[in-house]
Amino acid sequence: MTSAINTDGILGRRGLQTGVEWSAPTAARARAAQLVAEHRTRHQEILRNPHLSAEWARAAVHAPHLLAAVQGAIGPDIAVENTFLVMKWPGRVFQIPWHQDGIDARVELDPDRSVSAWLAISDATLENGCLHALFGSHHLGYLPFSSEADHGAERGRADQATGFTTDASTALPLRAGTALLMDSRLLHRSGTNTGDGARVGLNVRYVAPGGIRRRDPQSPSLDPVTGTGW
Ligand SMILES: O=C(O)CCC(=O)C(=O)O
Repeated sequence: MTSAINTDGILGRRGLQTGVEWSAPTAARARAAQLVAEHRTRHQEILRNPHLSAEWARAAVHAPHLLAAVQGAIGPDIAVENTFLVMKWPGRVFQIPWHQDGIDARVELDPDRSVSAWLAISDATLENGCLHALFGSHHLGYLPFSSEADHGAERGRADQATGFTTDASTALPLRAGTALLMDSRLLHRSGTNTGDGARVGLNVRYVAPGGIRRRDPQSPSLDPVTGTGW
C-alpha cells in the first residue's frame, strides 16, 4: 500500500519485486512465437500501447496475479497509463539505455502511486537482452530527464551519486510468463540480443488515482482496470 512514511518506496529497499506469474510459460512462449511470425518481415522492434488494440495484450495487463501484485504496491484502484512492446531480434544491435520509467518527455508519475511492470513473453536471458537494474537506485529520486541520446549522462549522474555505481547493476533473466515490478524511479536498461531467437517483452506502467503529476495533453487517456473515478 502507499505510505507517506515509507522512505524505501512502494517496493522496498531494492525498488523491485520479482516472481510475479502473469501467464503459463507455454502460453507466453506461444504468444511470443505468434508476435515474432507477425513482425519478422519488417523486424519491428517497438509497438506502442498494444493493450489498446490487441486482445492478448489487454488480457496480459489484466492477468490476475499481476493485478494482485500491482494492487499490493499501489492500492486497489489501478489504470494502465502506457504499454510498450519490445522485440529484440537476434543479431541486430538494439540497446535500451539506462532510464527510469516514471519520467519522460511526456509524463511524470508519482512514485508512490505508480509502478512499472516488465512481462517476459519469451524467455529473457543474459544472451538475448534481459533487463539489468540498479537495485536501490530509486533512492536517487528522478534524475534530470534527458533525451534518448543523452542517456550516457544519466548513467554518469547515477555513478556520481553516493553509494551507487551502474557497474553494480544486476541482470534479471526471466522465464516466459513471469514478470517483475519496478519502482517508477528504478534505473534499468537492456542490451543487444546476441542469442539465437527473438526476445519479446511488454512494459506496462500502472497508476493509482492521482498518480500522474504531469502529462502531455496529446497522450492517450488512461485505461481503467479497477475502481472508479478515473
Ligand atoms: O524490453 C526491454 O528491453 C526494456 C524495456 C524498458 O526498459 C522499458 O520499456 O522501460
